[in-house]
Amino acid sequence: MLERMGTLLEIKGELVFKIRAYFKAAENIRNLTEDIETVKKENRLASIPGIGKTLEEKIIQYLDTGKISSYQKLITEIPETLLDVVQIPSIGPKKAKLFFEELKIKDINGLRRAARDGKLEGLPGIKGKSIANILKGIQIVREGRERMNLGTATKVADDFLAALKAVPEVKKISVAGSLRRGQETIGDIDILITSPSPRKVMGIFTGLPQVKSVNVHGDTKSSILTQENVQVDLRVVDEEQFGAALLYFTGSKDFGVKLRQIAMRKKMKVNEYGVFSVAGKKEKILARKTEQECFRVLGLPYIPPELREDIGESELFSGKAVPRLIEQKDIQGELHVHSTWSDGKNSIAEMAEAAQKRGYMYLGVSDHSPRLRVAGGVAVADLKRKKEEIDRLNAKMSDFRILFGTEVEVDMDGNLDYNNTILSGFDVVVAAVHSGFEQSKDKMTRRLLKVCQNKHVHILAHPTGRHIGKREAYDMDFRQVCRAAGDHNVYLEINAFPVRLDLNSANVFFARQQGAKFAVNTDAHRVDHLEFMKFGITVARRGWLGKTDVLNTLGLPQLLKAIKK
Ligand code: DGT
Ligand code: CA
Ligand code: CA
Repeated sequence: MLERMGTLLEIKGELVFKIRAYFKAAENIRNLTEDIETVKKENRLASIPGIGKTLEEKIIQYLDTGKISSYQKLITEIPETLLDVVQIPSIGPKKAKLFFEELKIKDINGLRRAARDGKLEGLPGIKGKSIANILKGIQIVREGRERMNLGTATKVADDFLAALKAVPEVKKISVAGSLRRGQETIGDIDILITSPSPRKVMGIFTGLPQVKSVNVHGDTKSSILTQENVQVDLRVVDEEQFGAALLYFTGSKDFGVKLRQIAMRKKMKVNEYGVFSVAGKKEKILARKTEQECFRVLGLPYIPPELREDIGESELFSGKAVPRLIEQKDIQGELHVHSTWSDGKNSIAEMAEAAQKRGYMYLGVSDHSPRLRVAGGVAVADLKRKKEEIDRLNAKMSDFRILFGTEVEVDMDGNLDYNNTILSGFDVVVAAVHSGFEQSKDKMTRRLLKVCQNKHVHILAHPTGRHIGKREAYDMDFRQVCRAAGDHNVYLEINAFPVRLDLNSANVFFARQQGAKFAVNTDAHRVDHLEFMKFGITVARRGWLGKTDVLNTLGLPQLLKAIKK
């Protein structure tokens, strides 16, 4: 709420220090390690940095009534829907203010109409290209809104799975659909269960507190919307047919079509109830209880859900064994996390402890370099102290090693933010592009090639720069980048942060064919982000990677040897 207020004040054109106060307060609240209700109850709100008397009153009002009166007043002047408008890449509060004041544009639809009708032309700072960018931005935001990222979907699904598992009448349970396949964005969540009393379970499901509205309420299928407008479909199927139903409702639709074609060729039929032989006069059931049996009678190896798409399908259906895909347990550590030395929220010691708890053998603490000011990059003068801190911590540990890393900024021409002497002092160098996304394909490609050719670089972070719901991949010749990375022993990152998932699975599949190798990193900014590794593994699996394709499946000595140039 405070952030929304800050943004609206920014659109209104308030004084900078006033706006900043809201953002700062919002950030400090977000970083609280305890429940704000507790802080309020104990009368300690004013002890949170950046929260004075006025903000304290607003927060109390919000916690008590769910509303802030000054906010309510503000949105009568500055429409709340302008908050959607500033979500569009290339549009900040200044442009939103301009559009609102000059053209009465209040929301995304109004903006799109104005852009299409040529009304934006001639406004200060608006060129033909910026209008095209605005329209593209609107499209990206729309898509981001219709489909949630894998992280959000996983959280919602886990919540429902836990609630349903607690119901004694729920026997077998599994997610299905795009979530089970691990797609990077998810339309709706599908859950499949078996139960002796479907009616009762459906009643419990539709009555859960997370449910805002019920769209379908039946004995075999119900569909609800959560408070956050996420659709969850629950299906109850027969215990005997669970495997066939799971296979059917996991999809993808294209994969299902392919399976039915294969069945037909073998005089069989496959649907949500089972695999049947249709050779004789009468249909005969061949398999239905488990997915494994269904695949087997169709003459296919077990195909993991992540591969049930249209990539690599000719190989899948050739009858050959499916390669063993990488698994979470193969991961021995990771090489791209942040600490309080830059914009992370936990100390190196805390990050290392969390990594050890996950069973890792090493952790590369790769804080930002100074050029990325918004992230408080580590100044050259401070690197020595950071290194000493790491050495001190390492001296106290056996079987675990903190690697002295950096996520070094790549400038517009492909040069790095630290000089060669400094770069050679790191155990692991992760190079990253955070600026100049609009560069031409040629320029961006040359920039990335230069990074790959740099003898100090070990990993290219989030190689395409996309940000789900915010920004598309930048334009570049990906084939050339993959080849250069392969040639110069630079590992391409699969960044597991849910809004990134960069590389994506199609990139991974392609890059591997070009001879690239990979590192799966979470880009964690706090200890709980280390959990995101599972999403990176999903992307890797969907891109057909095995253990040997991924750098951080190696033990420490092997890893250090592998990255050596
Ligand atoms: P989403 O929700 O857009 O991220 O994608 P999915 O794949 O989860 O699609 P959804 O929720 O519409 O359906 C779940 C699965 O059910 C889908 O992957 C395959 C199966 N399915 C749904 N509708 C059809 C259909 O009309 N034909 C076939 N063959 N399968 C379907
Ligand atoms: Ca779905
Ligand atoms: Ca669905």
